[in-house]
Amino acid sequence: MVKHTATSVVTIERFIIEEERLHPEATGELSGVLYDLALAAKMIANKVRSAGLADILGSADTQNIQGEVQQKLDVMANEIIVKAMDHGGRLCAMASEEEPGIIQIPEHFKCGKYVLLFDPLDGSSNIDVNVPVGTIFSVVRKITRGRHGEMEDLLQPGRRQVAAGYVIYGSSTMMVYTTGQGAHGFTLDPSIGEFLLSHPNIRIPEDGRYLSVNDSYEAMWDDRVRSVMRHYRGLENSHRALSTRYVGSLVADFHRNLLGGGIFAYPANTKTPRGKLRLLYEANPLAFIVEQAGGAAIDGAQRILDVLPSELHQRTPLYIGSKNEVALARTVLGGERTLAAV
Ligand code: FDP
Repeated sequence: MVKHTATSVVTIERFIIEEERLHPEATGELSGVLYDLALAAKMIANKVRSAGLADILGSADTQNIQGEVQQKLDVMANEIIVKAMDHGGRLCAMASEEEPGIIQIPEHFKCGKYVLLFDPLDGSSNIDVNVPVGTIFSVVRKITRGRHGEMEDLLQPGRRQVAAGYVIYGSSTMMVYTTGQGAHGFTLDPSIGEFLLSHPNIRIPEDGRYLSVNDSYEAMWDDRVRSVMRHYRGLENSHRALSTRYVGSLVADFHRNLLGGGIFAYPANTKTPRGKLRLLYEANPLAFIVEQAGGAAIDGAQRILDVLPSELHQRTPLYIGSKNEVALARTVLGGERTLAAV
C-alpha cells in the first residue's frame, strides 16, 4: 500500500500554488510569472550545459550542427526569457541587462499588472571556463495607469518588489526565490525536468565564514573600504579572519555565502566610482532574498532596498550577506556610500 505523506516530493509548481493559497485575494498572475521563469530557467540550463559542446560542434563561420547561427549565450538567454514571458498576459513591460531600454509587450499580446527586470546570464565572462553563471530576476507591480509599462514602473525602490530570485547553473541547477514569505530553493532534477524543493526557508548564518571581494582593486579603494576589508581579514580590531572565496560570478559567490554565511562586497573604486553591479536587476533581487533569509544588504550608506533608482542600468556599490558582517561594513564606512577621495 502506498503511504500518503504531506512531505512527499514538492515541485516548484506545487509550492507556488500552495503559497498562492495563503493569499485568497491572489489572481494567480504572479504564480504564472514564476512558472514561466522556471521554464525559461530550464531552457537556459540546457543551453549552458551544452555550451562547451556547441563550441566544438559549431563551425568557424559560427554555424552549429543544426545550421543555426551561433549566438553568444547571454544573448540567447535574454531571448529565451523575453519569449517565455511576453505573451502570458501578466507583464506590462520588461527590462534586461542585455537591452538599453524598456522591452514592451507586443500589441497582439495582453498586458498585465507586473513588470519584470532581469539579468539573463550574470557572470557570463566565466562561461568559457566552465564556472557557474546565473540568472537574476525582480518583479514589481505596475504603478502607472496606461496599458503599457513606463519607465516609472521600472524605476521603483527594491522594497516594492513582490518577488525576486536567481537561478544558478552549477554542478546542479538551482532556483531560489522569494515572494516575501521566506527564501526557498529548488534543485532541478534533470531526469524528470522538474525543480524540486530542496532548501525550504533558507537562513543565512548571522556571522560570516567567507569573504568574497576582488581585492586586486585595493589600490583604488577608499581608506575606509580598506579598513573594512582589514577587519574581515582579521587584521583589525580582533575580528576573526574570514576565509576568502571569490569566483567572480555574483550568483555563485552570493549563493555560497547565503548557504554557508559570509559577505560579498563590490565596493566603489576610482575606476568604477558608483560600483559595478546593477541596482535594479542584480542588487535589489539579491537584497530581497538575503533579507528574507535573515541577512542584510547595503550600498555602504543605506539599505539597498531603500535606494531610489533614477536610471534603468544604475550601478551601486554592494555589501551583502550575513547580518553581522554587513553591520560591520556600515559602522566602519560611517555611512559613506563611496569613495571619499573621488
Ligand atoms: P561579469 O562581468 O562576468 O558579468 O555582474 C557582473 C559580474 O560578472 C558579476 O557576476 C561579478 O561578481 C563581477 O561582475 C565581477 O567583476 P570583477 O571582474 O571586477 O571582479
